Amino acid sequence: MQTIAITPPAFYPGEAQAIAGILLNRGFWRVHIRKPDAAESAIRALIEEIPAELRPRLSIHNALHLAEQYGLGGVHLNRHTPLPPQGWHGLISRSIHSIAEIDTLSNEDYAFISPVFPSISKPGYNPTFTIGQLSETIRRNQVNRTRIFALGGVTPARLPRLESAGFAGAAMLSEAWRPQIPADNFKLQFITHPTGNLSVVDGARKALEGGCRWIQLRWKDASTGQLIDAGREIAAMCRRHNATFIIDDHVSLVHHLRADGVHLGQNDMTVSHARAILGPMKIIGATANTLPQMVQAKKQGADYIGLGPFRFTQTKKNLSPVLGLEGYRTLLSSFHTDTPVVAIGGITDPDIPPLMSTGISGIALSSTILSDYDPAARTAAILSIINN
Ligand code: TZP
Ligand code: MG
Repeated sequence: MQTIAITPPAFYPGEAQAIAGILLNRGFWRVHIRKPDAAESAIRALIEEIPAELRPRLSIHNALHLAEQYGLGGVHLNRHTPLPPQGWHGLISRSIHSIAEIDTLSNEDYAFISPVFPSISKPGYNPTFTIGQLSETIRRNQVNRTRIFALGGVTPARLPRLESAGFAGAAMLSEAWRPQIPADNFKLQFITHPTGNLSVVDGARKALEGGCRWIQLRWKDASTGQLIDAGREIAAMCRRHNATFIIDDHVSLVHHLRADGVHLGQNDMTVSHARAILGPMKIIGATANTLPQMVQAKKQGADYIGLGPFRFTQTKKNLSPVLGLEGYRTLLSSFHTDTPVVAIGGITDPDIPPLMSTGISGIALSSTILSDYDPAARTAAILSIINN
């Protein structure tokens, strides 16, 4: 089963690196550059930033003549662009939207048929055929050798079903570009906070030494300059430890510090707005205190939810109502998605096992770690509670 990632229509910072990353590290066979409203110069600039050795694994949907010029491997055809450039010898793919069109394919190497599931990126765009009908046509089709790829609502979890239906592969838009949240990193998040003894940088260092692999730089009364200085150091430490690095509140610092993402509260920039600025590949976490807030965060494209507070804490001002264990039980049992949830607020060691049993995926801590005389050892001890 081969997978293809189709770019989102809008450009975003770091897109060339994201494309290279998906081809090199995430097992995608090809990337289709689809920028229907873009100026040719912007498409050129994107291609030029992608290493030349990866270009044979790119196909292009508009400005097809760029394919020859940049050594791209394929061109993609549709109703608006029905023919390849003259003399084209590379791969040809096409979009089709009905079973009947399968028999009209001829010189295409592969074709996307869509939508096979209700589309994620185009809500309301639903299949007019079943996978069963398609499967039969694919198996019966002797007319041409075009390989059929599924498109529309494809997620990694649905790939095995598509494979057994006879698809040669599948293409994904939204799902391909979701940031990976490493499940192990997500188990324990350290939230920085300056104390009398430790700066935010030293606190983060101790947590990393203790084995924590997720740091959130949260420093409410810092100036931008202080945040940038601390952020640079923490970002470098996180890279050395393969840890995830998130910044609280400050969307504008994410690219600047090459952080993995941002964490936003109810009074910060909205998740949708941050997504428009950061593009699809950055992690956006959102704070929630109620089920409607959880649902809203998920709908706007949050990658994880920070649910809290568990109990009263002095670390955060203007605290929302405390949830307690019962609050987590109720909220988690009504929130049916795969969006991971992290519990936060006044959590101490004995709270962890019962909290984990409510269905959360991780624990976020600040003072429990920072108030210990040996924060690194305490971090290690907490990790062993979480892992057992
Ligand atoms: N959001 C809800 S509680 C909290 C945040 C950022 C602070 C968590 O810190 P602590 O010290 O673990 O209560
Ligand atoms: Mg905030």
